[in-house]
Amino acid sequence: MSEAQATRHDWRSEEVQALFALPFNDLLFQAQTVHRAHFDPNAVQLSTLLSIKTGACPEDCAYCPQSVRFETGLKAEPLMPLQEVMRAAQEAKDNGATRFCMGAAWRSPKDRDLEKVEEMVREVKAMGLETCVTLGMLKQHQAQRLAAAGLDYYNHNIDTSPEHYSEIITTRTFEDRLETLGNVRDAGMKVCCGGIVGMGESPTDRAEMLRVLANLPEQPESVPINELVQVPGTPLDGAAPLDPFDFVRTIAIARIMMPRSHVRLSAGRTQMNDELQALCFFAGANSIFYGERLLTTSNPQNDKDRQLFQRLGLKPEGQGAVVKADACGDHHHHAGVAEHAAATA
Ligand code: SAM
Ligand code: DTB
Ligand code: SF4
Repeated sequence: MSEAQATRHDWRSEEVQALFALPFNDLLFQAQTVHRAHFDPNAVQLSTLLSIKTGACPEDCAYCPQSVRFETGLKAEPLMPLQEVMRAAQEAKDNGATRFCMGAAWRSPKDRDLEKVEEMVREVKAMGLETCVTLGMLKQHQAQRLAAAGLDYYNHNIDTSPEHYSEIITTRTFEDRLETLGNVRDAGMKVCCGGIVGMGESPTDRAEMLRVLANLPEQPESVPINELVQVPGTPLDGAAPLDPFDFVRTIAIARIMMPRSHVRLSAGRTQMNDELQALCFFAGANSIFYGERLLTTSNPQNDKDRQLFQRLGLKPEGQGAVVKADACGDHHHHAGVAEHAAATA
């Protein structure tokens, strides 16, 4: 195993663009080398999503089926009752997820909503799951309240490069996003922050998005890389499809620039074949959204993911069981995950 390098926060544009310009094999070799210096290469963290408040969002994010401004046929739903959230969390845990992420289609939460979310966080945590929520912009006191409730991660994506941002969202600024991320950090929570590719951005935009993430004062512990899920009725429906290898390159470069972060192969897996997902894991993705739904769109069936893990000899991170087909086609369940416990964010 090669020596672990120090994490850099001073990436220059030219350097990141040079990574994007590397021959594919050279890039993947470098990414896999970095990956192996910091993580068990065969362990993948499983997070399950639940939309706890759906649709009718006042923001105008051009990719999002939940904006009130677009006709997507989505049925709006008010904040979900606690019991229903707990049922979904228990199911996620029974299926093998270690983190439960609750998403609300808000610009920012109202204080009385926050109380209910705090209750959800406490209950889900008590079930032995890591907790993550994504509720839009947070003020300092709101971040502190969530931290006091025991919330582990806050998800808030920068989505794209600062330069491309206003093409995608006009109802808030890139600086607003950074401010919330700062509030989350100051409150002592872990950060889940990434973006989306396939929104008509240039390769330079992809490089700049990763550069902002890597150059944050502390890199996000969790970096979701989403491929745009095109939803009819949203302005980005019909955007030019991304070359799948450019998606893999984005993952690989995220891995190289953020060597200690979990890089999540996030939305978009239903439109990827197994071979492409395997390349993403080789490029250093070590987390997925697991469960048959993302927020409002679909995700691969649990069985399909279990089969994929088995075929690739991947194991869910933080669990005692490894499911790997051996020569006779049998499954062995090995105990002990100490080797990758140390690598957990
Ligand atoms: N409203 C909150 C916010 O925007 O921060 C939280 C929920 S929002 C749905 C969470 C993230 O989901 C977005 O920042 C975006 O990165 C991702 N997302 C939403 N729609 C998507 C789509 N169609 N394809 C890929 N990612 C998407
Ligand atoms: C993230 O980066 N991706 C997730 C989660 N964080 C909240 C959301 C993906 C949403 C995909 C479209 C949908 O299902 O509505
Ligand atoms: Fe609202 Fe979040 Fe969707 Fe933007 S991404 S429209 S803020 S739910």
